[in-house]
Amino acid sequence: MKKHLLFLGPPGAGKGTQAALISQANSYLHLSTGELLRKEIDLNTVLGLEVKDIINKGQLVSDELVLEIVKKNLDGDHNGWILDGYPRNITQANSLNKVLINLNQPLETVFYLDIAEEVLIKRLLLRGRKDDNEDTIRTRLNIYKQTTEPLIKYYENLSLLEYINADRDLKTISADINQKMA
Ligand code: B4P
Repeated sequence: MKKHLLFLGPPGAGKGTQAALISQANSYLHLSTGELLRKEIDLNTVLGLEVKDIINKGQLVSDELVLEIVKKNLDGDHNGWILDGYPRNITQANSLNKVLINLNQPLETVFYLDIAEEVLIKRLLLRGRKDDNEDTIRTRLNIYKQTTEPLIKYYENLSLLEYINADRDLKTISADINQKMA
């Protein structure tokens, strides 16, 4: 069973949803950089105040800041882990490689949740989080295309990529991921 996983895909593809289901079922750590940043905002911490406007505009927070969060959370003993929403660009992917070499926990599979843009926009508008208004969604999708999408090729070249059709019901997608984790 694979224990070191990464979920990649556009905003609203269901990375967080699937990572939560799979991590609960296997007692893995679910490390969502988006969720951790939102927690800081809710708690009004110094970090939260620093990132609040950036996130609400749909932009990416700094690579250094996210790297610190990831390092802090990956440290320690875990049954396994799922990275959700990290890395989001090539710089973050290279930093992650270094962190994982130090931890001696190489990435085993990258699940790419593939889905059409029209479906994403509908899903996100329905979810209605603070950063889910039409303007912000467009910004997030544009940033995704420019900076995150190149990671598909990056991980494909490392023979780590598994395609998942994310336009299906939750259980069917989880079953597909589970099968590919075996
Ligand atoms: P994230 O928290 O990563 O959020 P996301 O990409 O929008 O959502 P996700 O793909 O997880 O979708 P979800 O399961 O919720 O990022 C938010 C922000 O944080 C970023 O814009 C950025 O500013 C910042 N950030 C995070 N990581 C960063 C990094 N590494 N570097 C810099 N900045 C970073 O699903 C969406 C909706 O669809 C839900 O309502 C869900 O119920 C529904 N859904 C899911 N699966 C479905 C299915 N199969 N069928 C129908 N509906 C489904």
